[in-house]
Order: sequence, then C-alpha cells, then structure tokens
Amino acid sequence: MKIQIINGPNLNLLGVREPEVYGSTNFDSFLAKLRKAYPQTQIEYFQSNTEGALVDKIHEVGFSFDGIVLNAGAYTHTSVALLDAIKAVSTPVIEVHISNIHQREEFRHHSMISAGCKGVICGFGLDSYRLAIEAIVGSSRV
Ligand code: CA2
Repeated sequence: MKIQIINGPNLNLLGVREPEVYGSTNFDSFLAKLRKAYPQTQIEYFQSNTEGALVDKIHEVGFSFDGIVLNAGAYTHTSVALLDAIKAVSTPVIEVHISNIHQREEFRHHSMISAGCKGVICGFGLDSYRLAIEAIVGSSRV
C-alpha cells in the first residue's frame, strides 16, 4: 500500500513553535516512528507552504496511491482550489488536524475541504495521522 501524507503551511514549524497547541515533537521524528509501525506500507511525506504546490502533489499521487492523509493547515478553512483538487482525484483523501478545530476560534470551525474528503480526524495530536493511516490500511483488513 502507498500512502501520501501532505502537510500544508507552517507545519514545518512543528515541535519548534507553539508546543502548547501542536505538541513538542517535530514531524520528522514522528514520521520515523510511523514508518516503523507500518513496515508493509510505503508512507511518503510532502510539506509545502504554497497552495499550488499542495494542489500539484494531490494531482501527482491522486490516481496511483491508496490514500492521502492531508493536513491542509490554514488552507483548510479557505481553499476552494484544494477542495476541487481533492474532488478531481480518485484516491481517497482523509482530512486530519492535530488540534480539535471545533474547540478553537470560530473561523477554524468550518472546513472548506471536508466535503471532498472520505473522512475527518481531528484533536488527537500527531496521533491523528496514525488514526488516518489506520483508517486506510484497516479498511482493507476487515
Ligand atoms: O490543528 C491542525 O492541525 C491545524 O490544521 C493546524 C493549522 C491551523 O491553521 C488549522 O486551523 C488547524 C496551523 C498549522 C500551524 O502549524 C504550526 C506549527 C507549529 C508552530 C506554529 C504553527
């Protein structure tokens, strides 16, 4: 199985800034643990602060991978371009968030991209990504 994790803007700062909201683990060390936990699964990682680059990556993998785990960061709340990209590809996309966006500011309560996603996982810290992978891998087990 091939799964693409995509992180959007500012998520390159994980573990460096705002640890009270996003935790103190950087994504690279989390990714190493995730790959160890799923040795049979090819887990690719991409991060960009640019909306178009995120759209391009969805197009690139969206017809061949088994799943996309997408934390679109702040573009979650604004991007019709990402919604259209998600709807255009055949690979299922799972929306994830580290924080519980519904416990935060009002403007974070609405996701522009959820309507195109297979499911949404939020509020479990970095474990949100593992739960999304489990949803993709697990759905072929039972
Ligand atoms: O909770 C999430 O995963 C978010 O997608 C994170 C986004 C935020 O705009 C969404 O509403 C919820 C922000 C990512 C910023 O990441 C940082 C990480 C460390 C330090 C500063 C920002």
